[in-house]
Parts: sequence; C-alpha cells; structure tokens
Amino acid sequence: MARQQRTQVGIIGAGPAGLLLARLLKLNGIESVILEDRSRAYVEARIRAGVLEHGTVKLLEEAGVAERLHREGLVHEGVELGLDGGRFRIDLAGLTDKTITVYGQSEVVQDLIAARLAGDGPIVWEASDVALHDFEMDRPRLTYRAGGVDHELACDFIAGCDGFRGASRSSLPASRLRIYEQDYPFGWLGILADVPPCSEELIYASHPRGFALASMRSHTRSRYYIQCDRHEKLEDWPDDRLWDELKRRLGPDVAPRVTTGPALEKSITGLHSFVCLPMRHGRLFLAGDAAHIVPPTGAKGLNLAASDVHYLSRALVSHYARNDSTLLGAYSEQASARVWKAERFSWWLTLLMHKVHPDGSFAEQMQRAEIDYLLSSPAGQTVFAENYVGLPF
Ligand code: RFL
Ligand code: PHB
Repeated sequence: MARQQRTQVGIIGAGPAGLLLARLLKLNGIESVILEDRSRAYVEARIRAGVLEHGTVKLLEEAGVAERLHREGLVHEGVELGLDGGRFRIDLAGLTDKTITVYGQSEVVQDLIAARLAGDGPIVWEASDVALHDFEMDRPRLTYRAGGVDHELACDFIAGCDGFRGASRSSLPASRLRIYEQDYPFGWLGILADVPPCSEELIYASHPRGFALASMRSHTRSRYYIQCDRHEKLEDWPDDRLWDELKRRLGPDVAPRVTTGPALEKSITGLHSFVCLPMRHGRLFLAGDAAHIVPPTGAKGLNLAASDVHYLSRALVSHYARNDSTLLGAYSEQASARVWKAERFSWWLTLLMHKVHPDGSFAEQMQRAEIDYLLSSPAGQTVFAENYVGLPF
C-alpha cells in the first residue's frame, strides 16, 4: 500500500524551472512538493548555463534569492563577436539600457535549494519511477518510490519541470503533441578550468575551423567551448589539444591572453532545437527543457525556463487567489510565444557563427556577409542586443 500525501502543486524536477516555480508559489501561499530523481549533491554540481538575462535576474530578485547573485555575479554591459581573428564589441547596455549577468546555473540552483530547505517545503531527492496519473481529470496523482517505499501524491496540478528526458512529456500520447525540431551536424566541446578569463566580456568567434566561445564563471574560473563534430569522443580531446584549438580559433589577438590549466569538467553536447506544443494538457503544465530545447549559442535555455515559470506561477496564483483560471488557459500560448522568439534567435545565431558551409561556397560567402553587416550596422547590432539581453516577459 503506497504512503498517501496531498499538496496543491506536484512539481517534477529540481532544476531551475521546478525550484523557481516552487519558490514563487510559496511566496504566494501555495504549497508544493518537488520530486527529483537525482541526489542533492548531483543537482548542485551539474555544470550548465552561465548567462542570466536582465528579466531572469529581476525574477530571481522577486523570488528573494538574488542576494549572492548580486554579490558574486558579474554584470556585463557588452559582448564581443569575432571574425577572422578581429573582434567587435556590441554595446548591450548602450543599445538596450539592459545588461546580462554571468552567474553559474549551479549557483542559481544552490541558492534556490537553500531557500526551499529553509522552510518553503519538501524536496524528495532520489525519487524513482515517478509516474503521472489522471491529469486530464480533476484529481491528478503522482506515484513514486523513495527510501524503498511507494508513495502517492494527490495534487490539484502537476508541473512537469523534469527537463528534456523527463517523465512528464513522455507520459503524453504522441498523437496529442505537435513536435517541431531541428538537429545540427555539430556539437560543443566545453571545458571549465580554474584560470582567469582571457577577456572581461564573452567572445563569440567565427573561424574557418569552427566556432569558439570564451566565457567565464568568475574572475578566476573560465568556461570555453569549441564547435566539434557531434559524434566526437572526449578521449580524442586531451586538454592540450583542446587549448591549442581554442587559441587558434580565438585568433592571434586573444590567444596570448588565454591561460591554460587542468580541466575541472569537460563535456560534449549535441546542438538541438525542439519545441513541443501544447505546453498544457488538462492539469499538467510543461515548463523549461521539458517543453523546449535551444542550441546554447544564444544562452537562452535557463532563461526560457525562468520565463515559463513566470507565466505559470502568475496563472496558478490567479487561480488560487481569485478563482480565475483565464491565465491557466492562456499559459501555453503566452509562454510559447516567447519561446519561439528565443528559438529563432538561437537558431539564427547558431547558423551565423558556426562552420556550416563548405569552404569557398556561395553559402559561406553569404554567412560572412551577414556577420560583416552585423558588425557594421547599428540597426543589426540593436536587433542582436535586444534579443541577447532577453525580450520582455
Ligand atoms: P533541467 O535543468 O534539466 O532540470 C530538470 C530536473 O528534472 C530532473 N528529472 C527528474 N526528476 C524526477 N523524475 C524524473 N523522471 C526526472 N527526469 C529528470 C533532473 O534530474 C533535473 O534535476 O531543466 P530546467 O529546470 O527546465 O532548466 C533548463 C536548463 O537547465 C537548460 O535550459 C540550460 O542549462 C541550457 N543551457 C544554457 N541556458 C542558458 O540560459 N544560458 C546558457 O549559457 C546555457 N548554456 C546550457 C548551456 C545547457 C548546456 N548543456 C549541458 C545542455 C550550456 C550547456 C553545455
Ligand atoms: C556558458 O558560460 O556556459 C555559456 C555562455 C554563453 C553561451 C552558452 C554558454 O551562449
């Protein structure tokens, strides 16, 4: 016999989407239980995003979890684009009056977990076999196993915040879903190292050998990526080879300022664009990577999780506080309208900056002309800046 519990919102996944949703609900007096299939240590150490849009920072402030972010996060007023070893700065602050903040996703997650465990409500770590039931009816349930015991959680709503490979989306019949997706024939090889960054701002570099990105986590920790074949193996990329290739692609100006060091983490990620609609099925709401994936080039994934959660929390608050379900009905449309714009920007920037076309082809010349145009046109730079700092939500 399963152990019975009840809550208002059952949340699957303790990533940024699930944790931030739980926090915003709690601040409005709405109870939730978070079910997470990994351990706390694993979730807190997972290396992912690093760039927070202006609106994400505001939402984290609203959630009361931005104190360390403001202390340790690096506010950037610009970003650099590189072509043929030359560099060009896009003045984000000057063009949009907004900035981005460099602060690791692992830090955001740690801050949210600390707030949750300080009295907001439970997170069930290492909850296995999470299954969703009856979400098309009035009384949805979640079943799972934790600590060797079967549990059943009755709730009013289920929030599927369990990432791209979670249980929520896969519990929906394919016939109910509209899937839009695109694969790219390349991936990103990432390295994290305790060395000072080579530049004060991020550098996105287009090079005939492939794209490279110089990013950071702090003044003493760097994060770099290079475009690679999506099927390449990490064993084929010892640290020395990776550093050499990175320097070559960043160009002769930047290379001497790259400090190398042992990798704290190294990974290969395939690039993928994916949207699954609708984002609502009865009393189940999908948010974050459970509903959509962007290639990392635009730094949008975590920020889309935040905007989804903004719309969803507002809708749930309106339902509970004012018995008004209009916003719940509008959730999928509102959230996905913003998702599509971020999908477009991420897709565009990916195809603009990566080695995609054969050497000497017409298409390659078109790509170069487009970058050249961007670097010389204030209008083009404004479009870039507006999207990069994040469209309003
Ligand atoms: P997450 O973070 O994947 O969290 C989902 C959580 O659900 C748990 N889970 C389950 N729990 C219970 N039962 C199940 N069956 C479950 N299945 C899964 C998982 O363990 C996990 O804890 O999704 P969420 O919350 O939607 O957040 C999305 C972001 O994590 C993601 O979009 C970003 O990391 C993407 N991303 C970037 N986004 C940015 O905004 N800016 C960036 O600079 C950026 N860089 C990146 C990135 C992602 C990367 N990788 C590795 C994919 C760089 C990289 C390399
Ligand atoms: C990162 O620092 O991990 C990062 C920064 C910018 C991106 C993607 C990832 O576009």
